[in-house]
Amino acid sequence: MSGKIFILNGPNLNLLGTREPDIYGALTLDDLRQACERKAEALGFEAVFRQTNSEGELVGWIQESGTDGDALVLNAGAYTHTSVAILDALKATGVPVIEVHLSNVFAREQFRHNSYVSPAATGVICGLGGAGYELAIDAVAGILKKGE
Ligand code: CA2
Repeated sequence: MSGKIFILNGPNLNLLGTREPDIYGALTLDDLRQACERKAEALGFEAVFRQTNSEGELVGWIQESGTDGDALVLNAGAYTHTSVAILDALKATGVPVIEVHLSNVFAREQFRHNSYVSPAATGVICGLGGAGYELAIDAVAGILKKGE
């Protein structure tokens, strides 16, 4: 099976590797992109890896993952906890969605325990750092291959 996996990142994730390594690890966003591209390629998929600080742009890309992609791995950053617009966009995609967070959001502040992404997600991975993205790619690859 070949196909396109969108891997979308929300606000402030461009800062990875520059600050707060105790929470988010030492990987830069570019390191993460390379790891995701390698993982997807090894499984026979193409990775489309993007980051934005804009909610509207993220909504547009989520829509694009439904029209031009086969699956979505999403770390919506802080919009996870605030954005009904992202939930509505996810519900309209029709592709498998894995929600990913680098940190264990449930071991952090109460406001991070609620997610507007989770109700529309096939699965959720958090607290495993960059490895969580690779596990999410594994998961969607498995789902897509099973549905062939
Ligand atoms: O753990 C995650 O992946 C989060 O989605 C990251 C978001 C946070 O708001 C979520 O609650 C959990 C924040 C991303 C900020 O990333 C930074 C990276 C380095 C330095 C500063 C911020």
